[in-house]
Amino acid sequence: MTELTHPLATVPRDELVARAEADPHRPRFHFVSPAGWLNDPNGVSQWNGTYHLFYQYNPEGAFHHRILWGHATSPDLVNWTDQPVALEPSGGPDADGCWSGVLVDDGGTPTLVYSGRHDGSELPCVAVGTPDLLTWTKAPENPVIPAPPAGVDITAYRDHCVWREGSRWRQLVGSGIRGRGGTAFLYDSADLRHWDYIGPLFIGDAASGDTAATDWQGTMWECVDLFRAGHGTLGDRTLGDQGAADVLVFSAWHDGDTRHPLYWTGRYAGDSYTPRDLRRLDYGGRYFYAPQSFADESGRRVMFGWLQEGRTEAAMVEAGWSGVMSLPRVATLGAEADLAFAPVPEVESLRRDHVRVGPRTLSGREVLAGVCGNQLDLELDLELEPGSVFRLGVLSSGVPGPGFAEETVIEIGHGAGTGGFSQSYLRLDRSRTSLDLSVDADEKSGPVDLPGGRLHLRVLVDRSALEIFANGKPLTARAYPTLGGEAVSLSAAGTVRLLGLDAWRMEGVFSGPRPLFP
Ligand code: DQQ
Repeated sequence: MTELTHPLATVPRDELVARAEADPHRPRFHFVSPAGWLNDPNGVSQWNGTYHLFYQYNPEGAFHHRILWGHATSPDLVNWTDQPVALEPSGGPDADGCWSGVLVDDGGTPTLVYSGRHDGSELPCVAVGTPDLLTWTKAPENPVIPAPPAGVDITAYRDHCVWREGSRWRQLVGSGIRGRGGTAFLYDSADLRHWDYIGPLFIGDAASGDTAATDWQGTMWECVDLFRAGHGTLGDRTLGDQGAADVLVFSAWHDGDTRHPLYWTGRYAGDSYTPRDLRRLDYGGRYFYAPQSFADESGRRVMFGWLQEGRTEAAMVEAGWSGVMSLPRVATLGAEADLAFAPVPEVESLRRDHVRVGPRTLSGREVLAGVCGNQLDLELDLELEPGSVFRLGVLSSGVPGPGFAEETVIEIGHGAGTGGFSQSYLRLDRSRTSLDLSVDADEKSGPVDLPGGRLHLRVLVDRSALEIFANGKPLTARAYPTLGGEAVSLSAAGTVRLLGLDAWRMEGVFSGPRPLFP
């Protein structure tokens, strides 16, 4: 066992797993690392039928330092088997960490392209895998790009999106140009080892909008992910615009601050990208950060994101673990050339003890009899009259009425003026989520379309992890109640018809402690 090297490594390594397992806030049906720190999803893929999830991992403790690539595999995107650590720092270009990257199929050879960290900056590196994807050998050519583009004053340079276009490889590296905005530098290669720099794919505008806004572009784009949504494949120039969009996902970063994931829709052709619209990827902002997606063997676009914690650094370290992987979600192209999301249907295999409520017209506030828990899947269909507001309370403690002490409230308002918004909205109110004043309680919100007042609401509660989908718009966040409340409540202001509510308790996916180094 290596020595503890970091000032935050105050919990002995052999205690981390037990601490993590004992924490009531630790999710049970989301993927989490065995203990210690987890951040970005990496190398997400399906290879010969098996799903692979690699992730940024620090088994030394619940803090970001000297990052390795953890690895887990799954037959169904739900049940995960831990695999040996895939990459760890060695001397040279990744001596200080193996940061985020992707997996590609190089003519049958699994190949990772990742950011090697050394001396405070990152450079692109490559590693080649055995056919089972369990053993990785770093390329002798590392770093495969020796430096960021010359003569450009960059804010940072890391993270990769790599795809095949005809007989060539193309790569984007996330970056930012000082004084201008975030960007992704485009490269071209025949062999993944030698790369020609083409130029910035497209440069954002950090001066546009308020720097505090939920769609501020940031000064650097982390974890860029370019893909074709709808029909066709990336780089296919023969298609018109109908039913397809090239989506450029990035995580807006500024000066060490992980802000939020955004995406452009537009058209990638030749060596450039013509943006059309900029949109928020998840209304939870930093709680669904650094997403990465892949097309699985059935052609679905499946995306994972990192649910950051909302508690203090000291609380994470004490808990012995930090970071949750989102449930895999499928992205589809919506009617407005925007993305709609839903958890992969495979997640439904964890549903137990079905309860159905409704139909009925809601009035006032009621605590649901027969529906409670902190591992839940809730699916609701509602009809809201213009001007009405619907609220769903989860992780709620106490009895109905004003006496309850903690509740996390998901609110949907229909039409201008409701909730103080100019259009129909989804809001997460965490002001009463926790009596612990040290945890984040910021409100999260964003617009939703409610055609004809109809709402399909899906809410997954997994202890501290919350994933909400309102007509396909996701809002992901964390909640740390102190009272262990498990009640679910419904309330309405104005006329709200509950067409039906289906509730299930969700089974956990790991049984018992997992070794830090599988
Ligand atoms: N996390 C990684 C970076 C990436 C950032 C390091 C995003 O590669 O830019 O762990 O969370």
